[in-house]
Amino acid sequence: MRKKAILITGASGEIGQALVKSEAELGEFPILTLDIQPLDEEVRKLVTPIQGDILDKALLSRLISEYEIVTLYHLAALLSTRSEFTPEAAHRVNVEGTLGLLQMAAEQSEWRGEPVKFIFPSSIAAYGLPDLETKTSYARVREWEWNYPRTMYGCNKLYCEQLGIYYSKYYRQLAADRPVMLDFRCVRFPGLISAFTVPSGGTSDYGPEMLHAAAKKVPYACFVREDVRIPFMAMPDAIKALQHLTLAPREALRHQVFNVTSFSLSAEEFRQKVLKHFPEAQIAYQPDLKRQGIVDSWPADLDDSAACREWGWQPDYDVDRSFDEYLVPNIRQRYQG
Ligand code: AKB
Repeated sequence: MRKKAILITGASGEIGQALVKSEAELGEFPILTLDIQPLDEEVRKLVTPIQGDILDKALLSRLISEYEIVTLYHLAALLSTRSEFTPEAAHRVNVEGTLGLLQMAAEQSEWRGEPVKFIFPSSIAAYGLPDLETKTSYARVREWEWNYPRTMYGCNKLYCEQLGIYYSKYYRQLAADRPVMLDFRCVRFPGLISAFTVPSGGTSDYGPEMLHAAAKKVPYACFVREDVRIPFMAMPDAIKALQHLTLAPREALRHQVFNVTSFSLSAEEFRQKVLKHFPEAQIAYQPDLKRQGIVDSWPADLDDSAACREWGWQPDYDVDRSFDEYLVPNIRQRYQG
């Protein structure tokens, strides 16, 4: 008999580390992780770690010969800034990697006669607003609006959302028997901020970087203008969103791709929040026009009403609670401890 398990790809990343800890606390199923990077000891001891490449087909076959995957959280990806330096490699990891895992989950769904839940984090990078005037007038963007990404990462995310929908609704649509198909669910995240990890390779990183630099007492040069505005979310809410969407009854879901958000801040408002807690912080502006152009194309805020309606989405951390109760106390402890 194969063992039932949850599979988390990209477990060494920011979302991955937080998700592993939370899933381990729930303890419903054993957790398998698949990541090309080694895991931190703290995470490693909670899981069965497999160090390897999501593009390695032989590895995926071995994995499903031993385990029955019940839920797959596919977090592995190259983020937006990193992907611009190596767009073809990003396409391989972000698209071909996702395709291989969708195929694996489709096969697993047939074998077990029950859909594998395939949970996919997408991003505000799936949007692309043409100019600042449009960005100002379309403040809370809905899922189907402005799907014109300007980055390889954004293109990859948007396309993989469609691939996920295809595999869950139309896969083998001409076959004599309709296969048991996977259950694809996706959230589009804003910029995420964790107290325990520092992001790398993203373009929303200026927010968390400001905060971690202030706590470390090192000067920071913010790479976007002070008026640049995007939505953000504290990591516990990101984990809550993934887990609540996973648990939602399928009949309640009319959509498969959902915006989720918590609060929207300009870079200067973010800086002021940081200064309130770290008045000595040295945060200057040194815009990188190219990276700033990417952030300018992302929405100032997201409309998450479909998520609220269909699966009761509600963030626990508004901006003040995020800073006062989660980010600042934990970050202080991290750098002072
Ligand atoms: C990035 O900046 O690439 C990510 C994202 C917004 O998805 N943090």
